[in-house]
Amino acid sequence: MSYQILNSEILPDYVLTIDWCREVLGEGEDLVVTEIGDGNLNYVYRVTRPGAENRSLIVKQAVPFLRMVGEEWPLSKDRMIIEIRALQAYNRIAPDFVPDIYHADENMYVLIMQDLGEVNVLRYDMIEGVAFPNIGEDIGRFLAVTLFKTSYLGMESIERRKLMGEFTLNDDLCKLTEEFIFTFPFIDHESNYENRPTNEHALALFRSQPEYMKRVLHFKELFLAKADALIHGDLHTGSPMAGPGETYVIDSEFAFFGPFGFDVGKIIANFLMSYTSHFHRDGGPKYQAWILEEVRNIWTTFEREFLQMWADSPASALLFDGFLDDQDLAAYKTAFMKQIFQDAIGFGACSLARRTVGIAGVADIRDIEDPNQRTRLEKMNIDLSFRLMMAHEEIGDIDALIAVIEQFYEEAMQLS
Ligand code: ADP
Ligand code: SR1
Ligand code: MG
Repeated sequence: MSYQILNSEILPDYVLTIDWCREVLGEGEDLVVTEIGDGNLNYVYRVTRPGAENRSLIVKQAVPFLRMVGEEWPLSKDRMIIEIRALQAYNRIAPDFVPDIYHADENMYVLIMQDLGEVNVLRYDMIEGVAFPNIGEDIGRFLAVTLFKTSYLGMESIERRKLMGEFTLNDDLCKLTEEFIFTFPFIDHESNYENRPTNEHALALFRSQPEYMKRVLHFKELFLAKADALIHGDLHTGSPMAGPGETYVIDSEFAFFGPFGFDVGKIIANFLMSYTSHFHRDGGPKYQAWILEEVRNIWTTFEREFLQMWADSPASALLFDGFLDDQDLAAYKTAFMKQIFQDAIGFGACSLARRTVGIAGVADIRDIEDPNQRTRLEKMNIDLSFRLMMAHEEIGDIDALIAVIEQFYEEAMQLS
């Protein structure tokens, strides 16, 4: 079938042409189609057979433009080919953390997958103050396995370069990140969010702090140049879908070979924006303390699992077994992990700024109706971005990071 934008009317006929979809949906009454997309880029539909338990699936299609802006912002549909390839890779290396693929149609730029209906998008539960016991550990494990196993530590050279070759198509989305995360939020750009007091606060800070701006540029350079591993590329709290005892990660269309610290920093920054939002929302100090514990769990699980996999595979594209003696290798690993950690803090600082001033804010804060409260919390996020960016090279471990964050919020609350 040649490319055509799907809609609720034509979807039933389309899915029923696919054997595996007929298998999943079964026989019976007419199918019900609901558009459930809440994302910025694509259209996502749930197709169900009414009255039949578990007879449902999810259809995601890329359209040739940016959904949140409209047809005047063209965007390559190739992002769906990337999402399919990344989800295939994740199904090989981290199958418990991703939906099953039922069908991939590269002509229609369509992915048909398992309906994770029982679990919720993490961001919405965090807005409501829901605490899951294992979320930090699950995210840490997902990060460790996906980053290690697609890197020059978890793969040999030829195999790794072949995998890299599958992800060279993602020019449009990489450019989107380069501009919308690392450039536009830091200048007076027309695409930025229209809350004047917040933007003026941010611009005044950025213009008076060239050292901060140089550091933002450094992290953009890392994003452009460092091809450590296959990164998810858009791991905010809208990407994990979680319930008690299970966590899945969706929406891998931004995947490419990028720096280790990017996904780690982005997800931690989104946890921190939830923390900020609960000065206004109902979670209060107890929920905020839970958030920081989960930030700790993300990092400690990531580090522990990553190092365990490294210990289990002493030879790789990077390392020849025995190249360094045990003591030197241990020191090398310590410095390596510290670099990922400090890079994650820097990338997290960029994320805090972009989700506050840039076009795509987080619902945790943008949905707060009281403009004074919203502005107060947005300014806090900008100041936190500044504090973390300026301190990242001095923050040596997760205890130190938590202490810096706690101190920041304490001071911010005294001032506000
Ligand atoms: P976009 O690429 O436009 O950001 P997402 O992949 O984030 O789209 O999907 C949008 C929404 O669709 C998600 O927030 C979630 O509510 C829903 N969704 C996506 N994939 C699934 C799935 N496999 N099971 C259930 N819901 C899903
Ligand atoms: C125009 S930027 C849109 C944003 O939405 C996606 O989820 C990515 O985060 C992207 O940066
Ligand atoms: Mg997406």
